[in-house]
Amino acid sequence: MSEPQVYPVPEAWKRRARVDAKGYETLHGRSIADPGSFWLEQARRLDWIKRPELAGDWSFDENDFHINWFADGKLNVAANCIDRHLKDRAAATAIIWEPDDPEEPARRYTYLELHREVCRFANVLKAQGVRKGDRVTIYMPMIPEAAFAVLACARLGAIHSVVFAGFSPEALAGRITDCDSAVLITADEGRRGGKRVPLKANADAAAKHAPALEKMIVVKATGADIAMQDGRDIWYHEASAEVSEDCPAEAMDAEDPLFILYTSGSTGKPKGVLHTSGGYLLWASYTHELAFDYREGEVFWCAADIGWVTGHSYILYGPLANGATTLMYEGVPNWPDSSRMWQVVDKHQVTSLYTAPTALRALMAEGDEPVKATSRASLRVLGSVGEPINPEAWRWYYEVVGDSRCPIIDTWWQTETGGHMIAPLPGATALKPGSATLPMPGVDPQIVDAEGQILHGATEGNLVIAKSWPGQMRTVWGDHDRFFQTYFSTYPGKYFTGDGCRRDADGYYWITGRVDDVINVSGHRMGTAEVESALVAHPHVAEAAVVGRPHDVKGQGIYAYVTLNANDEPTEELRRELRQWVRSEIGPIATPDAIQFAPGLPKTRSGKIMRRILRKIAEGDTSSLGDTSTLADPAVVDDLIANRVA
Ligand code: 6R9
Repeated sequence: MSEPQVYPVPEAWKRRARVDAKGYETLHGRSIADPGSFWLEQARRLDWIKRPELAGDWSFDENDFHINWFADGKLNVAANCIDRHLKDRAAATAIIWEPDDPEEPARRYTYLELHREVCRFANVLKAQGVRKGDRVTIYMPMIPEAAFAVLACARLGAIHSVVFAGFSPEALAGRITDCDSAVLITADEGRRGGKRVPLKANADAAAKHAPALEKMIVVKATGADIAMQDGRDIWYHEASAEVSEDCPAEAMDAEDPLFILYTSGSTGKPKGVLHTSGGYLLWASYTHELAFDYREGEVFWCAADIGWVTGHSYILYGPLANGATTLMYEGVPNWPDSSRMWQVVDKHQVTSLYTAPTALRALMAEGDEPVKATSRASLRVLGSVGEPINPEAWRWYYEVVGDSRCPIIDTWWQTETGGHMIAPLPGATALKPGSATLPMPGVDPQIVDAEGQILHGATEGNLVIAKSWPGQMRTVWGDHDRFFQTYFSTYPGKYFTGDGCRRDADGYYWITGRVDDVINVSGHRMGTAEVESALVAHPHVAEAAVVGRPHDVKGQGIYAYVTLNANDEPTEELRRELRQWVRSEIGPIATPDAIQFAPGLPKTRSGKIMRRILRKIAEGDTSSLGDTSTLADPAVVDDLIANRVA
């Protein structure tokens, strides 16, 4: 492999940044050597009702498994994101909202206005009986009310579970039921790229399969004609007209739950990742400031959706805890045309942009003109998240979007980690395209082999984290044993990330992708088992195996092998129907890119599907299938190769 190009920290950045190379080493060294005093000091960045005297108290050991941070501290997360800024920056803009349609006016909310809106929303929830510890599901488009709803839950100490608005009624119902949520917040419709999304109709369909649900609070977003069910559905604009604009913030223990966010794993059922209040907020706030070198008055744009963890930590909690101006965008990157993102940057004078490689690859395919037609002079930092960024997209982001002025902050992290784990700091870290570079303070990564032996120096293996950090998830909702089994049983005493990783001679980390049955489609995590269980739920399907295969824009695409029931014919029509079926079972992001009808799947004699072989065939790499002699019926492989979908 040829040596990657290195981009040293520019002189101007060395002078202006909070943390330089030496500073980073000191910070990281201290955070690992003396985490207790390091984190108690960092905890001062939050506004505590009772300041903690305890920092991390944890053990990843099976017999004494527990994770606590700042356990004796009390705070309210929403008050940290809003109330404490009222003294100095009540009139500063907290949220800029850019609508889907560029012809419509943007909306702005100052911290004072945000306070009012969130208090109102909290009072509406309260009037519906929502109390501390209750679960509230939020199924919303990217409109300001989604942010108000999330923060209103935090204000009351209710646990929010945001479900991405692209998920199907079935997926929504499953998530409502799993966390036993009595209240759902939704909107009449969503808008994305000029299209409408029937959220209320989806919510109605979900409600039929979610017996726990008692109330639906509906925000009027587009004014579409929708059905309201008496006794269950409440218009938000009507309810909010009747409540006070003041609502006290509940005093929460640092370890009280803040939110649940469902994410895909190796098994069929998505996991409810649970984050708690103090440690999570500290992590979101600290990493937002450090990785983007955030300065007061800057406009921060994280172009994710609040349905994903990136939206939680870097549209809402991190930036608002830091008193920043955060931009919330309703639309998609390439509508009405592929210049839109850069126009939004100019329009709102965005200083930091944080987006995903899949969006960059799609825009890159449109050429440089749509970018060059805009100024982008306000940009200082460019962030990347969600999947490994290929060096070609990295260089395009750096040279074309950033005019070779802005560092690319490639941030590796997960729903489970709450915030950035491995990422460069703009004033401290020389960049290498494709590497997330070095661990954040407090993060102790290790690379281990399949047996769990720690590998030193330049090496490649599986990525684990040896010590707890404040932003770590605390449990899987309703299944603490699954939490332990999923993350701490593979390599005893360590958190297993599920990612493969290489470390180079400079100690830089290069994430190579998932080593488990999780695929990454356009930066979204999909469990292969989830798609498989949707497929086998179809009346004609006997068996299914799903693998990822490289896709130019999406990173990975979904390739499904389907065995039909004995008397069913493989037709083009059925192929279309199955794609549509998965789409409506899970959501558009899970739609298979290719479906291959397979009379049989390659299995070991003990009945295990050999995915390694299926992956190779899907990729077209059939010359190196490896050892197929252990297969129960080696002949199925020839059929699979012959009928591969290009
Ligand atoms: C934040 C987020 C987590 C998985 C993770 C990894 C991949 C995320 C990455 C990256 C390489 C990066 N991933 N960021 N891989 N470089 N900068 O995406 O959370 O949806 O839970 O996905 O995404 O494979 O394990 P989540």
